[in-house]
Amino acid sequence: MNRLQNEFLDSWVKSIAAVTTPDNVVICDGSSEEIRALETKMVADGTFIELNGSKYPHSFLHRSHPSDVARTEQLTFICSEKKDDAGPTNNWMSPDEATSRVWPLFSKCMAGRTMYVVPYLMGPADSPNARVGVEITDSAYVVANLRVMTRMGDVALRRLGTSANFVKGLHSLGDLSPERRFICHFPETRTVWSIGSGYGGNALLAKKCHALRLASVEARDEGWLAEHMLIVGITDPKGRTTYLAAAFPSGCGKTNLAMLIPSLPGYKVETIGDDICWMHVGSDGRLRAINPEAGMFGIAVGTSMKTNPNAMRAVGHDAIFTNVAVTPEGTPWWEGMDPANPRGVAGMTDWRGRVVGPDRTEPAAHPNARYTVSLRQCPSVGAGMDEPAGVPISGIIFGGRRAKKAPLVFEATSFAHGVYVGATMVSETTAAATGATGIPRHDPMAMLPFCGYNVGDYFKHWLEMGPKLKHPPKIFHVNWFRQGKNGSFLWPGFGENIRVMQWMIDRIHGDTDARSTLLGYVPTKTGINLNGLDMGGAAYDDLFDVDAEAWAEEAESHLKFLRTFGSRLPEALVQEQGALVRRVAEARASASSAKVAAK
Ligand code: GTP
Ligand code: SPV
Ligand code: MN
Repeated sequence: MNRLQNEFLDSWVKSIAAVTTPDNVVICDGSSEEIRALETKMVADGTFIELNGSKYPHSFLHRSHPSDVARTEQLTFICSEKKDDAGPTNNWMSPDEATSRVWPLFSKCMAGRTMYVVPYLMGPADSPNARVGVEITDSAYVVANLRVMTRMGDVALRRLGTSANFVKGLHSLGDLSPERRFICHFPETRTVWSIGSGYGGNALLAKKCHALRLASVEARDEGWLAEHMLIVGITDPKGRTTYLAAAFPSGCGKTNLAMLIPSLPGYKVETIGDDICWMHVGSDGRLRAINPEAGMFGIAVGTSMKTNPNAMRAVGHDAIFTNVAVTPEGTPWWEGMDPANPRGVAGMTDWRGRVVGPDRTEPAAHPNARYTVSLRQCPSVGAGMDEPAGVPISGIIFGGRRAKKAPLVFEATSFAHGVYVGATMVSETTAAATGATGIPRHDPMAMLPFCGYNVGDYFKHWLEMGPKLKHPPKIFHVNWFRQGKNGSFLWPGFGENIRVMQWMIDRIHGDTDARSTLLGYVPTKTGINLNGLDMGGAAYDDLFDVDAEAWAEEAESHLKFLRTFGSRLPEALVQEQGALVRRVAEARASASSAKVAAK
């Protein structure tokens, strides 16, 4: 092993190698020669299957262990010294317990394997807000993904210089047994230990572990925000470019919205990020957002030329596919890819590697199958992705997947109200994490699985950010997933979402009126462009109806959820809840007097 120039990194690497006893140690430089050699090795040992090179140049399929296909939230821990600092929404393990229960699993875990040392930079290379991390891993697949997902190798070492300021991530596949799988975060020492999984957010420690769980703690301490948000810039027919950031839970539409192709003429969409957003107070008094990542780890299922042409074009070359199916001609396949041909072709191999026919009873691709691809390959990528100061954010969107209750869009009446709207978000669970799907749960700011500290303190931190801004963003809530009586989505979504974005942009610039409801402002009947839209018979009222009876129940559930934070719950959110209850009561009273008048 070459001696690392940075003495802190060098001694950490040596200490880990002494425990994990790899056969050899490779310090990754991020070069293309290095990655080509790794790919060759992975093809030889079966980790990678090379796809049809004339249709999908330089692209690979990886099949993860069938018990290792999504984030495992129940095996994810915040290991703060004090339990209260992890809060009621996180699993907590004391650092002492982690040392006795988890650390021994790393003993000799890399015997017979190669240990890769992967330095990476989160954020544009020239950004003062970028951060360095180093992941030690025994998975070549992880290295290949990090090379796409981050600015990896020498660029990060140069940035680090002689500093001790880097996040230390230790990852091993272990024996891949869920019994011995742990993802432990130590915010006080900026360290992650992950063992027993090779999949996504469990194993690519730069992503959720560093850029959200640990970064959220740093952001609280330093006065910024680390959020589970996409970043998108929209230039409208008036020539204005407006940047928005949107927090939707996993599997709820971030990647799609980040690169939508507008169904209305005269718009240009620039993708800055599709999953994670770090926002600082800029010298101009605005929130400034950078995307700490450089690539996408996107959901394959449902992605098609109809729903997301930009993603389809992005994955056409130099891509890694995980747990998709493959056709006999060696091209990747997933449910929803080709709506004209919903069951694919004969002789496909499913995500587990079994040859399956059109009569199969299970999906051919895993519902959480993903593609890994550089954001630079996305046709809509914006130059703002490399802007050191970040892009100015004028609007923040919260949103969930809700069959009922939540209208297509509403606007919060103040920054504090917007924080309440984010704090009380509810969304149905998806295949992005193991466990049942379709179950509504509270997912504050889409950060339930990703906030590295007590969410009560996180709410306080959000509330404190507003007054620091000379130009606070407007805050909205959207729901693309409201269902009609027959259980189908009322809103066509995808490229048609530009109509909702247009309304929000017009609100930001003071160009359109709104109607007041108990939730906040919604578009007037003429304020949102629904012209020429095929909504299967649904109308404005179906999209924007706010049912006071349903929201009376919902407001109670908000309070119950907020009370779980005990003394850490900021009083301002209790006030907002009281105000919602009053607005619900007023709406019920006026609805019943309207009924009396009609009699
Ligand atoms: P993560 O990568 O897990 O964080 O997910 P994400 O938030 O990036 O979600 P993504 O954009 O990948 O979408 C998840 C699923 O929702 C896919 O199956 C999409 O096809 C579907 N979806 C996205 N946008 C819309 C929409 O506007 N309407 C409908 N009906 N479905 C959508
Ligand atoms: C998510 O679940 O929010 C993802 C996928 O983006 S993972 O990288 O597994 O976290
Ligand atoms: Mn995500």
